[in-house]
This record gives sequence, structure tokens and C-alpha cells, in this order.
Amino acid sequence: MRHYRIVLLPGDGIGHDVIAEGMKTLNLLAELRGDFTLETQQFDWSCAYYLQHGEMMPKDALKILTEFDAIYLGAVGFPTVPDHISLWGMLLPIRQTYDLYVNLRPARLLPGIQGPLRDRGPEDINIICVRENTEGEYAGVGGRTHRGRPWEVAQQTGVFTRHAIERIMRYSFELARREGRQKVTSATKSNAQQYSYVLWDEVHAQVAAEYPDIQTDKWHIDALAARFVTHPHTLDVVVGSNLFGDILTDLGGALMGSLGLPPSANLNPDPGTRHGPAMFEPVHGSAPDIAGKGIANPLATFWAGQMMLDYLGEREAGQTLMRAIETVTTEGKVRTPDLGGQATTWAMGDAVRDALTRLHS
Ligand code: GGG
Repeated sequence: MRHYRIVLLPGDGIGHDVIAEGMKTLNLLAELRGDFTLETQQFDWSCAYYLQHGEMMPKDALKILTEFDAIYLGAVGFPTVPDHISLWGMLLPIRQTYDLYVNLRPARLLPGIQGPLRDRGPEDINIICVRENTEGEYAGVGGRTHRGRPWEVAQQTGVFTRHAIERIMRYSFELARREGRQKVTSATKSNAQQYSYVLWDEVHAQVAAEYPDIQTDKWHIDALAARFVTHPHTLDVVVGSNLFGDILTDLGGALMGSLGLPPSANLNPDPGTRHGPAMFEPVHGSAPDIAGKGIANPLATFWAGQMMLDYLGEREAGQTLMRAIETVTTEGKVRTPDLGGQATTWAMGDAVRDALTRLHS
């Protein structure tokens, strides 16, 4: 019997509801299969924790987390704490300290879901976004001075290293090969950003030359954002910097019909340079406006659970979970309000668990 230790970080807002439902679903899947078990430990690190302790997580948190096989995270951020404090107090240190340099975010229209684009179906919207996850605009380099004075200055420096660009490009081309994809599209802005994105483009071209079997192109981020809407069928694997990847994948979520659907995996695919466990989370945040109402869509978190199972080596179990999710979207009987229905988080969770049970009977 294979055994995995998962750390649960529900975080803030709807993170609690979706992680509880996610674990209930993963545990049922493990039980139905009978060939692996999931042991969990939950920590209450969050904005509420910050208000009590003055920090988002304890000083030894990053050491504690290394004892686990994977992190299953809900959402970070709540209006009670400035967003830059919560993000830099938890999510970004985990990604950077463990060098989880790949943020993998599928943007795929699920069967049965009506996206906002007229005449576009699941065959048109099937993009894998690869977001550089450790530097770029999120490097955390900069400062403020002369606070409160009329001449106050704030500087935020983007950091782009050949090393990080090269590995995210290589990962994207390898992913394209592995997944039978045809093309890698690079998001750039080398017309205005004459240093960082010129290096980005140069490294993109160098790495692309090693993969003659994979087509490639590049678009300035503004044009690419438009292309997501006008030509989504021409996009296959899309690689972007930390900020561009973040923005494009919210757009991707919108094209999928709801931000309650896209998942996200924070990975370091090179065992030799891994400093901690991979982290799996929905793309969405804590959604304070619907927190506590029981109406959050748990499907993004379930899908993140599928990515976690895949990472742990439980690929077949992950595929079954994905089939269960797609069964529910195809049948269309249970829909949370973000998808135009009235179902609760728990009803959606029950529907997926019911589909899992049917798939196993
Ligand atoms: N599900 C994780 C979460 O809370 N995401 C919200 C967020 O602000 N993320 C920032 C980022 O991924 O860069």
C-alpha cells in the first residue's frame, strides 16, 4: 500500500470550504481504489493567524513543510491584512524557498460548460500555461523611501536571469513533447522592456532551436491577451513570466467559464534541485465576498488534487478524478452560482464523489 503525507493549508476565505471538500474527495478515491492512503496534517496559517501572531506562518514553517510529500493549499488573502503582507508572508516564500519554478496552469474548457466566447467549444480552448514562478516581476527586489513626502519614491525591480528563463523554456518544450502538443508560444514585451524581455526572447530562441519538432512563436503580452479571446484555438502551450503568467491564467479562467475551475501546480521537476514539496492550489483567491456562504465552486481544488495525484505518481487515480469532474460538468445537473446554478459547495462535492463511486462500480 502506497502512503503519502499531505499538508493542508486552507488559508483564508473560501479556502476552508474547498480544501475540506477536496480532501473528502481524494480520501474517497483512495478508499475506492485501496492501493494508496493519504495522511494529512492541517495548519491554520492565514490572515487570521497573522492578526493573532503578527506573522502569516511560524518561523519554522518552511522547515515543517519539508516533512511532507505535497502541499494542498486553498487561498491566501483577506481584507483584514494588506494583500502584499499575506502574499509575501506565505505563498511566495513557499514557491521561492523550495524553488518551485514551474507554475502549471491549464486553461481548458470542460465539457458541458458554456464559456463566454460564442461558437468556441472544448476543442478550441485547451491551453497549458507555464508560468515562471520564482523571479521576474515577483522577485521582491525594490524599496520605498521618503515615505509620506511629496517626493516619495517606490521602485520594484524585475529580475530575469538566463538560468531561470532557460529552465522554464526547456520545461515548456519538454512538456509539449511529452503531452503531444504542437506549439510553444512565448509571452513577451521586448519592445518596451528592452533589457529583461530581450534576454527572455534570446533565450526562448536558443532553447526553441533544440526542439525542431515543436513549433514556436512569440507575441507581445497585449496582443497575446487579445489572442486568448480571438484565436484561443491557435494556442497550445503558452510560457510567460511570473506576472504575465498570472494575468493570462485569470483570463484563461474567464474563458473556461469561471475562475472556480482552473487549477495550479507549483513544481520543481528536477529532483536534484528540489528543496521542498510541490504545492497544489486553485488559481482563484479567497473570494471574501462569498466566504462563509457555502457556494464556492470546489472543482478547481479537485482538479488541483488531480495534479497532485499525478505528481505523487498516482496518475491513474488522477485520471479517474478528472473523469468524475467531467462527468459532473457534462451532466450539468449540479452547478454552483459561478456556473449559473444554485448548488452549494457540498452539493458539488457530493456530485463528484457520486460520479467517482459510479466510475468504480
Ligand atoms: N489559490 C491561491 C491564492 O490565494 N491565490 C491568490 C493570489 O493572489 N495569488 C497570487 C499569485 O498566484 O501570484
